[in-house]
Amino acid sequence: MRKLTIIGMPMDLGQMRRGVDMGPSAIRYAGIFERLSKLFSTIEDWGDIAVGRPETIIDKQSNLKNLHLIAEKNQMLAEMVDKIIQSKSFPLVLGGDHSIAIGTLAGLAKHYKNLGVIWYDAHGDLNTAETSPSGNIHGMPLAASLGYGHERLTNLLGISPKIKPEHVVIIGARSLDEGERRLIKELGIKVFTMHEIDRMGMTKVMEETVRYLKDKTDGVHLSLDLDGLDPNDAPGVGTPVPGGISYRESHLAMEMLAESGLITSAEFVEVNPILDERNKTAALAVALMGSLFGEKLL
Ligand code: B3U
Ligand code: MN
Ligand code: MN
Repeated sequence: MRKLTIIGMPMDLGQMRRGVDMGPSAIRYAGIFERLSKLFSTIEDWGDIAVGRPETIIDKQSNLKNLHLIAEKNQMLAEMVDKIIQSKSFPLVLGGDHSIAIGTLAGLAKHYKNLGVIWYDAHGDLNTAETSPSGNIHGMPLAASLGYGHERLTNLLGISPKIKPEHVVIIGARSLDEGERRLIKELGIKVFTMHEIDRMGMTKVMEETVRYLKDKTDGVHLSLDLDGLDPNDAPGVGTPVPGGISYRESHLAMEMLAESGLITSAEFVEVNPILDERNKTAALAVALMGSLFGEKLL
């Protein structure tokens, strides 16, 4: 049986709402250990990376809030993810806001030449300083990993780009900025918006996702932003967008990923317990992990 290593990244510098730094605690409190212990022979918890929370530093020249701290902390995460893979374990990263994907993907890119990425999110996270309406770096990690944006974000561990556009699948998109739309078209990134999910059903969406990534990648990372789900099911997120993926569709998606045997690393991000209803969103994250790692009812 496999080995799993959990690492917490209590990062909230990538956006402006406090509380998402408590995500790793909320997810642990929701019973991640008990839930996953049946599914792995060994689970290690390496604790949280020390992020800290100084006041926001706005770099007026770059339009990138907390740029240097985010780069620095993501460097630490990248090194941890690298170590987890070296120890032959499955890396599971708990966020924190989505800017942490910059570090996760940097650590992974050291090991996978053709890493696939499933970006489960209401947003594209494809902004750069030039296109971002907010200057919030949690709206930029996918762009940075593709090599677009500030050098401090694109060049972590000296690898750039970390991933190729033809190895990315975005699922659940329903809020995109103009520059993100342009980049998606320019790079030909595969996107299943809510329209396609409604139209095709989640079963077909996941079949196509698996088929699309299977033969051309040497590993697939799941980057699951809880705001990809509908805010009725996942209210504890900083930027909820109505009309999202349902609880049931999400479990189905995770179960189909488990069946595919494709996923080699995962992160669950944007859980904000301050905005949540009795830890519902963290509990949902843990339940989805159960499905992702092959939990069966019978
Ligand atoms: N696209 C917007 C909003 C946003 C992105 N990611 C989240 N919100 N969670 C931005 O600020 O880049
Ligand atoms: Mn996101
Ligand atoms: Mn999002």
